[in-house]
This record gives sequence, C-alpha cells and structure tokens, in this order.
Amino acid sequence: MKEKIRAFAAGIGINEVGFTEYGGQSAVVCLFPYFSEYRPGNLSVYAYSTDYHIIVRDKLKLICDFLLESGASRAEGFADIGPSIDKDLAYHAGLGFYGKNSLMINPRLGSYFFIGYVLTDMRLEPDSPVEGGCLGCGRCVAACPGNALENGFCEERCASAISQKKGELTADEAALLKKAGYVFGCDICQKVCPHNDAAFSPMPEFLQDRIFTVTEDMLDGLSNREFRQRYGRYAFAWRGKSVLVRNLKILNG
Ligand code: B12
Ligand code: SF4
Ligand code: SF4
Repeated sequence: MKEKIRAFAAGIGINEVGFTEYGGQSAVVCLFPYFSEYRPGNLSVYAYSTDYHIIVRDKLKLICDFLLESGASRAEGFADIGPSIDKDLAYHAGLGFYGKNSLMINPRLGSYFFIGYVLTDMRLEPDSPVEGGCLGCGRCVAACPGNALENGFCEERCASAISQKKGELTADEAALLKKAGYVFGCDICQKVCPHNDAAFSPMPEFLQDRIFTVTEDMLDGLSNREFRQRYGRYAFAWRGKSVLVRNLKILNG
C-alpha cells in the first residue's frame, strides 16, 4: 500500500513521501519544494507565491480522498496548524535531518520545502530516519543577523519572527529587521547553507502569480478589506496590512 500511496503522490507532483506514527495513527508525510530563484526584492522566497497553506491543503485533500477510497475510514491533512510538530514528523518519516539553522534538510531538496501530512487510521509501516546530516559548518550561525542560532534557535532574535509580529517593535527589533532586509520572512540561514547549493525544481504551483517585493504604493489607500481581497491569498498577507506598512517604514526609514 505504501508504494501505491507514493505512486499516487508522484502523480500529483509530490515526490518525497515518508511514513511514521503519530497519536496511534499513521502519518503520511509529504514535502513540497518551493525554491526557484532569489529575486531582488524584500520578500523571502517562501512568500513569493500563493500561500503554501492553500497549495498544500489542496494536494493533501487528494491524498486523503485516495486513502479513503483505498479502505481508510479516516484521513485528514495538516500543515502548520496541526496536532504535531511538522519537522519532527518529517524527521521520523525519513525525509530529512535537522540543520543548525533549525530547519529540516532533505538530502535531495535542501531545506526550501514545506511539510504537510495526513493522519489516517490505515495501518502503514513506519519508515526510519535518514542517514547523514547537517555538515556543522556553522555558516548559518555566522550569517544570522540576530545571532538567533548560537544556542539552538532563539525566536526573539529571529528576523523572520519579528517581521511577523503584530504591534509596535522595540528599537532593537526594528534594527534587526532592517539589518536582515526583509519585509516578510528571512532566507539568510538557508541562503548560506551548502545543502541548498544545488539547483532544485519547485512544484509548478509555487511559480504562479508571484510577487517579489511589497511597496508602499501597493498598500497606500487600501482598506483592510481591499487589502485582503487583493493579497489575501499570499503568505505575506496573513498578519494583515498594518504589519507590512510598519515593516516597510522601518526598512525605508
Ligand atoms: C512557529 C513557526 C515559526 C516561528 C518560530 C519558529 C520556531 N520556534 O522554530 C517563526 C516565525 C520564527 C518561523 C520562521 C520560519 N519558518 Co516556521 N514554523 C513555525 C511552525 C508553525 C511551528 C514551529 C514550532 O514552534 N514548533 C514548536 C517547537 C517546540 O518545535 P521545534 O522548534 O520544531 O522543535 C522541536 C522539534 O522539531 C525537535 N527538534 C528541534 N531541533 C532539533 C534538532 C535535533 C537534532 C533533533 C533530534 C530534534 C530537534 O525538538 C523540538 C521539541 O520537540 C512550523 C510548523 C509546525 N506546526 O511545526 C513552521 C515551520 C517550522 N516553518 C517553516 C519555515 C519554512 C520557516 C521559515 C524558513 C520561513 C521564512 N523564510 O522566514 C523561517 C525559518 C526560521 C528558522 N531558522 O527556523 C517550515 C520549515 C520547513 C523545513 N524545511 O524545515 C515549517 C515546518 C512550516 C511547514 N509546514 O512547512 N516559523
Ligand atoms: S530566518 Fe534569518 S533571523 Fe531567523 S534564524 Fe535564520 S538567518 Fe537568523
Ligand atoms: S549552514 Fe552548515 S551548519 Fe548551518 S544548517 Fe547548513 S550545513 Fe548545517
């Protein structure tokens, strides 16, 4: 059955699938590569395209339907907002190893992928973690503008976390945001990682209708409702317009 699931997933463009257990159920864990290229602009690569939650949800729905048609009585898809820790599931499903940059690295895809999974009552033999690992070169630790990776991962010192935080930023947070240079997200600890040196093919869904930079002109005069209508399906919009306006002021100020 596992091979049938892998073949079905490959047919819908998912080439990295692993299996593990979670909460007494089987987890079918899938990777969704999104890296195409770095474009000049102020968005990190993961925020260029349609929000990955939408793309991942739609693909996982197809896997759920396939499992239900194949005898499962329960199958539900998750990404980000789910009962488990996505990286942990991917690790146990043999899809990668932990990098010092705190991300999951796959031997064939590097780290520029999203993780989604389906929990099902279908019994599926778990896979084992992969051999190999982070090179320990420390490039990510040295390059991080907030020194967020010196002792494990420190969310308070991470520019990606700060870019997504609501409300006023402290002077230190604003300085760090400006240093990193992103209006949303941050790619620095992935850009320098040797595991990301190869050329990777993203899923085609991540190449459509991309936006590489957010400008004040794009936001000026838009009500919150208009902003949602125009940009609501992009990941950079999920914290709302005011967070982007604040970040742009800091970057341009
Ligand atoms: C909240 C969150 C954030 C927050 C905080 C991140 C954090 N604390 O790690 C912020 C906003 C900073 C963030 C940033 C980013 N995120 Co984020 N984030 C999440 C989210 C929703 C929850 C993570 C979390 O807090 N888990 C709880 C804590 C306790 O778990 P944890 O940190 O993973 O650590 C546990 C295990 O993983 C494990 N573990 C950790 N390290 C190690 C090391 C070893 C050796 C071992 C054995 C185990 C182990 O032990 C811990 C305790 O159980 C996940 C999705 C999810 N639901 O899992 C995405 C997720 C981790 N993010 C993702 C992405 C893409 C990013 C960004 C790259 C986006 C960007 N370009 O800006 C950055 C990367 C920043 C970085 N260097 O990690 C992807 C990562 C894909 C990948 N290849 O790993 C995920 C999985 C989303 C997805 N579904 O694809 N994120
Ligand atoms: S995402 Fe940026 S700020 Fe956060 S740990 Fe990586 S390099 Fe540091
Ligand atoms: S940059 Fe080096 S230390 Fe950091 S995650 Fe990549 S291989 Fe590991």
